Amino acid sequence: MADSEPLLSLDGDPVAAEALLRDVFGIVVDEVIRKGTSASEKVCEWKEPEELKQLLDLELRSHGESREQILERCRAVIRYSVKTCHPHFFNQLFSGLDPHALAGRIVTESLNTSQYTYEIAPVFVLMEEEVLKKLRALVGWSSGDGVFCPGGVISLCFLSSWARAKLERSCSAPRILVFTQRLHALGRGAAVLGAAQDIQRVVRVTSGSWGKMIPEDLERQISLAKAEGAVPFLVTATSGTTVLGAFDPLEAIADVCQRHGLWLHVDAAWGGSVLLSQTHRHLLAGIQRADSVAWNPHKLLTAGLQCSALLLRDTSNLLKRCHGSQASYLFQQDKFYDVALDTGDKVVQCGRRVDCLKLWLMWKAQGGQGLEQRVDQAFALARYLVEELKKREGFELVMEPEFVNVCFWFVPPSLRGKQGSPDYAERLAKVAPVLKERMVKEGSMMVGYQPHGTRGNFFRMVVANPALTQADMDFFLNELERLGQDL
Ligand code: ABU
Repeated sequence: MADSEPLLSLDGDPVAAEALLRDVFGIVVDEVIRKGTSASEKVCEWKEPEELKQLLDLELRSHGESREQILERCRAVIRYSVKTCHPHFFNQLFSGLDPHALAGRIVTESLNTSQYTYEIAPVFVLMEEEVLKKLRALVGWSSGDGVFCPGGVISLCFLSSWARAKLERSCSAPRILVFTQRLHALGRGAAVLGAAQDIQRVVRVTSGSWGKMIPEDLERQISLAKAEGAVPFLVTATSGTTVLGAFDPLEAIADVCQRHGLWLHVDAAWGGSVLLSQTHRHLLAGIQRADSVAWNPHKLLTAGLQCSALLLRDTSNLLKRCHGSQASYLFQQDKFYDVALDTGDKVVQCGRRVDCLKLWLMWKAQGGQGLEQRVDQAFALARYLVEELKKREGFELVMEPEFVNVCFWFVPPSLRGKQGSPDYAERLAKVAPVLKERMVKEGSMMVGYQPHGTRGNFFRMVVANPALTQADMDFFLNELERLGQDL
């Protein structure tokens, strides 16, 4: 077929299908992997939404397009997408590219199966169990349950079924309470909980200036709630908070939970990967006392989105008991193999993506030691950045980081030495949004900013990409200075 002819269908034409896919892979390798990870290329190509719509020509029409047009569409999608694997993309808790994990993602996508039954996903059912077993072992459990699910908040929703079951069994109390310091994350989960039973309430537990939950406040809030006749149910602690990268004191929180018979969930979506490091795993001391843990290897381990595990200490098949719909068209009980291998009833949705291969393949390639090194290197580089930042005028740390989130204000020349002036905080808070706009429009780098508690906007630099070097840290500081020199 000539390139200019419409590509109405490749059905029944394996030769043309293969040629197209080879071309697409070529484009991906050139544009996403080679250029997208090159410090000399842009991180993003900013366009206003209306212009971008025109450039992409989004409308879906009745006629098909030629192979060349389709390839050009692939190029355009890549051109205007943010290059999250770029060494100057510091915007999220995920970044960077692990080629083995990407290989796993490509194989997964190509095989296009669902994780719900052994009959259609035999390899992945067995692999998922092995990967979850490994993650549980790092938490400190020799047995348990778990499942890969779409993110840490969804993990919390899964626990809602247990809350409901517990309530039905225990009493007709007016409220089941969840104790957390992370209202934002839990709020969405609680919305699902609340939809199921409008007696759900989330209690905010105070955190100190380091962003860590204060166990004494947790104890106080639980006692208060009990005195009001409510039924405390769940405490969620965090290992690696989103902004400050703080680790809650898990031993002390577990003591409180034990005293009151509460379920302890640890949101280690961000910080869970620190368990791989002999040097730094003390930050999660006590995690083995949790009842459940959420851990996202797509963040610090660079497994690729999404790779988010919910791990349970429970061995009573809680997930299946709470979520199982026993759909007779999928989970026939008279199958010719062990039906316990059909794991689809562990989750609330039906079809489920395969999320284990990218992590498994990366682990096979790197080994636990390689992954440990990756975690240690991120800590070391974050420390380098902190020390360099302290040497420069115009950078003010929010706090000494204990993880790889480096939070700081950039104080532009016009505000230096004005710390005492009444509008200092207000003016300082306006700096980060201006610099963000400038860096995105130039495409030179991306880093996040936010207000936090009583603190005005500050930058949150995330040092997670395993390809980062000290030169990238120097570039980051230089670039902020360059972008903000006239402010
Ligand atoms: N799960 C929230 C992570 C947001 C971020 O990447 O900063």
